[in-house]
Amino acid sequence: MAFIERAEERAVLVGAIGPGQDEDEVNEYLDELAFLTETAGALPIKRYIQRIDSPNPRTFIGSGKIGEIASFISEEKIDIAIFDDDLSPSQLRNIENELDCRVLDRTNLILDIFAGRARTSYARTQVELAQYQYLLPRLAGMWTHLERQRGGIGLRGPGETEIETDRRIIREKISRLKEQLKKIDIQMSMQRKNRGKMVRVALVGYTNVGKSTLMNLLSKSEVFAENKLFATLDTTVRKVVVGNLPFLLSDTVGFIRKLPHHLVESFKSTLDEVRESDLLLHVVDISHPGFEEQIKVVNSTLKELGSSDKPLVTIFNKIDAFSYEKKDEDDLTPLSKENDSLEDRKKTWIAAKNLKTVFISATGKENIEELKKILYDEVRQIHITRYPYDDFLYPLIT
Ligand SMILES: Nc1nc2c(ncn2[C@@H]2O[C@H](COP(=O)(O)OP(=O)(O)OP(=O)(O)O)[C@@H](O)[C@H]2O)c(=O)[nH]1
Ligand SMILES: [Mg+2]
Repeated sequence: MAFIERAEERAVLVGAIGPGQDEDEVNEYLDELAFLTETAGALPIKRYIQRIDSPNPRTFIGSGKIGEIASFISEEKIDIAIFDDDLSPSQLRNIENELDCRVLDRTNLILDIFAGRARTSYARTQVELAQYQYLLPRLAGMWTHLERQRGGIGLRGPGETEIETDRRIIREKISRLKEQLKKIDIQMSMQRKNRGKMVRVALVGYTNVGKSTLMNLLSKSEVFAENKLFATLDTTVRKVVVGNLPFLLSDTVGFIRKLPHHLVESFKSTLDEVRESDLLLHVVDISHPGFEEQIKVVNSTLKELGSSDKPLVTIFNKIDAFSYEKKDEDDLTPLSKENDSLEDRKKTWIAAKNLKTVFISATGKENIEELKKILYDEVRQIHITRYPYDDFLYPLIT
C-alpha cells in the first residue's frame, strides 16, 4: 500500500471543547483522532485543546491559540495539523495560511484512510466519489501543485494530478462515478437476490472491535483483520454452518463517530447488506474505555440506515483484554468506570438494557460455543417463522 512506503509525517492534533462537553470526553476523541492519524501513516506529536463557546468563523479556534500552534509548527518542522472537527472551506484556507502547513479535518483524514484501504474497484469508486464531493467546494487554494507531487496524507486518492483542474471537470467526474456506482449497485442487488432462502446475518459495530476476527473464526475464512481503524472497507459474505444450520454471514465497514455523511451516502450499497439482513450481531469492544459511546454511535448509525428494529444480539468481545482497577476500601474518591469489574459490566448490560448479550473473546476463543448456541437459536427461529413448512431441511435438534 502506498501510504506505508511514505516517510512518516509529523502531525499536531487540534480539538475544541464546546459548551456542555468536558475535557475527558474531548481527550478521548483525540485518542481516536491519534489512532486515525497513525492508521493514515503519520506521527501525532502534540495535541492542542481549546475551550470555545462557538467556533471562530475565520479560524475555528481562537486566533491566539492559532498563533501558539503556528510557532510550534515552525520550530518543530511539523508537516500537518489535523482538526477533530469539520472545517468550512474558508476556515480551512485561513488556517492553512496562518499555520503555513497542510491542514486536514476529520473527514478528510477518514477519506484518506479509506482511499488507502479500498481494495476492490467498487470500494475505490465509492471513496473516489466521496473525495470529489468533499473537494468540490474546497478547490481554491487548498494546496499547491508542488505539494501534491510530493504526496502525503490527504493527498492520495483520486487523480493526484487532476485535482487542480477546474470544477467543471470534477462535476463531470462525480456524475460519471455515480453512473458507475449505479450499475454496480444493480449487479450487486441481483446477486443478493440470487442467494436464495438462506437467513442473512450481518456483523455490525464500531471500527476495530473484532468483527473480521469473529468472521474468520465462525467461517474459517481469511478476512483481513488488523489493529488499525477501517481494516475492512468492502463487504464480505460467507456461508457459515452452525450445528446443521447454514446461513450467510456478512462483515462490513466499521462505524465511527461523525462518519462523513457523503461517505455514508456513497457507501449505501455496501451497507445494504446490513439493511437487508435478518439478524444483526452488534460486536462491542468491552475493553475499550469509550465502549458505551461506541454503542450509541452504532445504534444511531443503524437508525439512520433504517435498521434499528431488526433482531439483534450484542456480542461483547475482547473480554481477555478487559482490565480494571479495583478500588481500595478506604479510597473515598467517587467510583468511576475504571472501577467496574467485568461482572459488574455484565450485570448492568444484561439486566438493565433488556438485550440479548454474550461475552466472548474472539482471539482467545472464549465462550464461542455459547455464541454459536445463541446464533443457532436465533437463525433457526427466523427460518421457522419465514418458512413454516420447510423445516425438514433443518431437522430439530434438541
Ligand atoms: N485482545 C483481543 N483482541 C482482539 C479480539 N478480537 C479481535 N481483536 C483484535 O482487535 C483488532 C481489530 O480486529 P478486526 O477483526 O480487524 O476488527 P474489525 O471490527 O473488523 O475492524 P474494522 O474492519 O477496522 O472496522 C485486531 O488487532 C484483532 O486481533 C479479542 O477477543 N481480544
Ligand atoms: Mg474488519
